[in-house]
Amino acid sequence: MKNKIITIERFLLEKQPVYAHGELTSILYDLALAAKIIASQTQRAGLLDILGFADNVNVQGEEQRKLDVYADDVIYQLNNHTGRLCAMVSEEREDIIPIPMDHPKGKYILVYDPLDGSSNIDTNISIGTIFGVYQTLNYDKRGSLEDCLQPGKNLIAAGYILFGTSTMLVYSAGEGVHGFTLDPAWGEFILSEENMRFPDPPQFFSFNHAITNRLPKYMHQYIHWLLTMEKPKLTHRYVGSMVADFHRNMIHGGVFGYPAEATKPDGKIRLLYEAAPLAYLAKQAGGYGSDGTQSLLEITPTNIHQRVPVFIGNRFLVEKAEEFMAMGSS
Ligand code: FDP
Repeated sequence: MKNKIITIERFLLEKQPVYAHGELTSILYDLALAAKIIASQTQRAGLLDILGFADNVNVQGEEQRKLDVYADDVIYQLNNHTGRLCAMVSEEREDIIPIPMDHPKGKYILVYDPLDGSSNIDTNISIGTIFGVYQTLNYDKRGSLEDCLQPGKNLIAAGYILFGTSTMLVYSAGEGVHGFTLDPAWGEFILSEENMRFPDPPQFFSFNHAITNRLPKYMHQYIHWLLTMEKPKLTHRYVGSMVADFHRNMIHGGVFGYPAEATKPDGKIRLLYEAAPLAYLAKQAGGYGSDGTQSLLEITPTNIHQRVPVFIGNRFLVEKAEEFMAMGSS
């Protein structure tokens, strides 16, 4: 074997800050196990006749695909009885998820989007799970709504699992962003990217151009700036799964944006379990996430499914969006 092989287990034990040992480390193990279970299902999706719409519509009014429901359930079942969490929030469930009374409660809150980019499931395009971990505000009580409505700056860990050409778990517990690739033969996540950083110069910008006509003038100006920049010259790439667009941009440099539209003043992306965890990772990787006026990490959600405009990636590309927005609204 050419290189040193470091499993996620060994990495978590040896390289993590002291405060990340113990319970938080165990939550990350549980999420790594969830990743393997969900990956085994996503890889066989076409064979298992698991595709197609489930019978219900989620709280966002979007049709849930069966794999969303499955992924949601896997994460819930693996975490509801461990004694490490006191509540969870999932994109697929309307209210906060309490820990059943017959199980012990812990001090952490897990927020997650079980399958981001789910409209891509039936076309074999990358999708992913996004997660964030907060600490409870009140150790004596079982988790409350207040515990869940924390700004991203309070996150103590965040990450995503990308189901793409390979399955990757990328996370940060406050000391850099690290990526692990699942070796399907061994069933192990192996360290493949240590200390991921948005490279400079960046290569890509990722916006859904189909909505451009519905965007305000300052957004047209910003997108024109991205299109016509000479140094560096950027190329457009848009998967339509934010987690996949974010991952590519963190590896090659770039910016992902989902701005507000006249009819959707809050944009499309959910703050608590999509935008904030990715903004936390972006910060850890030397990048930045903004709603166009302020850091996404500074926004305290007022409801668990709140949406927010998003610009995330290399800092100077995101700050330029803020500049255009400030000019547009002055
Ligand atoms: P999806 O609805 O498929 O779950 O946040 C949801 C999201 O995907 C993002 O992952 C993705 O970037 C965006 O919506 C895609 O929206 P458009 O189809 O409007 O581009």
